[in-house]
Amino acid sequence: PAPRTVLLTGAAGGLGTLMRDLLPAYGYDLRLLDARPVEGEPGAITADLGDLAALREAVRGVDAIVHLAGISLEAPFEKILRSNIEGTYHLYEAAREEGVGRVVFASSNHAVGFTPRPRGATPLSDSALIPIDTPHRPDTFYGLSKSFGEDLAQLYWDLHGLETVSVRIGSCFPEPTSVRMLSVWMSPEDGARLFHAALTAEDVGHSVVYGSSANTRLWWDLTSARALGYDPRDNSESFAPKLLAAEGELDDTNPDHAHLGGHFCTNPPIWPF
Ligand code: NAI
Ligand code: 15L
Repeated sequence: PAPRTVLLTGAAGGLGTLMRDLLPAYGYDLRLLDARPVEGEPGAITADLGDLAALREAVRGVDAIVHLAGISLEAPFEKILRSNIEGTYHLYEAAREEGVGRVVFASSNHAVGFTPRPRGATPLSDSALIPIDTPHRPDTFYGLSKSFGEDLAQLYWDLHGLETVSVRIGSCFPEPTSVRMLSVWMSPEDGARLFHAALTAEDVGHSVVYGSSANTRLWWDLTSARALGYDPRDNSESFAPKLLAAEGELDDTNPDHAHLGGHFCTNPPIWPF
């Protein structure tokens, strides 16, 4: 049966806030969790991913988990270790102990951020797109934690039969704000479509997919996402004239533009907390 009750971790964050608005239209009953209080949601669970007992209680009785909680930028290794590596492990342990069947894991393009940016005329030919089985090449400790999360998901599928869809999200914000984002942008509405597909597709085992809209300037292969039933409707190209006028085309001599992960490879934004 299709999942109905879904735990959304990271519900106070940017993506969590967008998904709190968009996912209920697909028929989900969301249970919310974050280390911070979730504004306007007095019923949300305030708990840290370090608290295994709280996580066990939070996952009890849910059909699936959309796991967005964690440090979403670069940080000292010890902080990444606590929130993203140990925290994700705790969540999987809680899910296993409570018999939850599926997790949708917010992985990131930064798990493969040091992959060279594909070059060629727009749109790229299918053979030039970055395949989903490209080796992990994290660009930061943050990206490393997402590589770990994908491997953890694979282990819990192989060992325990707990399913995961790992979504290597590009940039999911209301609008793309740079020329790079024209290639990796996922509109919030397409994000909800992809999470819904990941929650409802049958027999996903551990599937890894890229998360973006159907952008004209796409860098990666969306085949594995489409195989879940994902049918993106949006395309960043309508934002291209404004962004290109401000920044120009990507520059082959600029190190910030050399890799999939963009400036995360050179000067990553640092988690402020
Ligand atoms: P965000 O930083 O706005 O939200 C993350 C949330 O996780 C915050 O509300 C924070 O309080 C919570 N959190 C952090 N550490 C926690 C802990 N130890 N225990 C409990 N909660 C904790 O990030 P955003 O943009 O909403 O991203 C959500 C997820 O999606 C993150 O895992 C991020 O890595 C991933 N992602 C997001 C992308 C995007 O474009 N927004 C792109 C790629 C991946
Ligand atoms: C991410 O993984 C970050 O969480 C998000 O804030 C964006 O920076 C995104 O990648 C990106 O690559 O644009």
